[in-house]
Amino acid sequence: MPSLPRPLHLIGAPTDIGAGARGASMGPEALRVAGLQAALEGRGLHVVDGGNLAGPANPWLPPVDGYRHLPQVVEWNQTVFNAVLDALRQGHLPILLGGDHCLGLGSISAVARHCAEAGKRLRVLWLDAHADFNTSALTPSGNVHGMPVACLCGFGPAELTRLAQMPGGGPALQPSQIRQIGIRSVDAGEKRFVHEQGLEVFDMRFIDEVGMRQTMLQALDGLDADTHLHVSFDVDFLDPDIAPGVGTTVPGGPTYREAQLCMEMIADSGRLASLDIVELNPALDVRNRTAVLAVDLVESLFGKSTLMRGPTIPSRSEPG
Ligand code: 5AB
Ligand code: MN
Ligand code: MN
Ligand code: MN
Repeated sequence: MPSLPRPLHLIGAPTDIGAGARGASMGPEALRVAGLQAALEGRGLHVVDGGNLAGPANPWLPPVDGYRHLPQVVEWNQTVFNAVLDALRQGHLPILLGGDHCLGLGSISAVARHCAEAGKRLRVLWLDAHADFNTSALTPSGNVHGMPVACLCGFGPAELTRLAQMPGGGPALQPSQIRQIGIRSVDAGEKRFVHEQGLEVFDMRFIDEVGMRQTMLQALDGLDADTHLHVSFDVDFLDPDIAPGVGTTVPGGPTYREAQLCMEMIADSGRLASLDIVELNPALDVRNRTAVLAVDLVESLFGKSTLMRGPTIPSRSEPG
């Protein structure tokens, strides 16, 4: 008997503590106003909105020893970690409504912990214009939203890597568990570190050359029934022409159709088990357009497809 889809559990984290612009703190409400819950319920899914988490205010200070707001970033991530782990232990599928992307650390640390407990393999798809692989020594800004992937892999301040530590002592993630998609802005030192650590990056050049379909086939390759798939969706993944409501726009991102195909192919994998929607900045948006687009894409991520049924698509990427 097919198992029932698990309830989706919305967790709002209204903060911009790790960002370089104020406003991502309004992200959770903008996604609700854009109809996220109703859209998912329209797909026949059961949605629990757990409301918003609480945490420290943004003091808006300059970096100290290479980090901005480290104590507050730690506190927010600890709270997110607890909430996401709670939702997973209830058998729910957590959807973190950020908030800036520093929260990916707490969210994915919880997912990794849960996978270790449940004996699942974890694969993380990082949809982003940026690699978010900076350290205090490499960062040009001190903003921790540019560092969560490095922290998850064990490179960061003890206060944060401790959160990402597995019961056995290792980091939450190995680089081999991560696939980055849509990348087009990586700082010079960060780029060297990405190569050194062997992250698998499907950058925009790659997507331009082989197309989104082949990109996603490769990024999703090797998933099995025991794989927990986590998607960390930084809204600046999208081209700023269609998604202006983010603090760190980079031109040349996926188009509307490319983004839809990306989401649809993730849905088709049947493995999606947790999600972050982060970096939406309503203060920079135009009539909530980017939030509405994010909701539209998340519907596709949960199985809405434009075609009821169509011709069979050859599974091979190369002609004959
Ligand atoms: B985002 C930058 N690399 O570290 C830095 O939006 C930008 O979560 C980071 O991907 C962007 O400050 C972080 C220049
Ligand atoms: Mn990011
Ligand atoms: Mn980004
Ligand atoms: Mn950003």
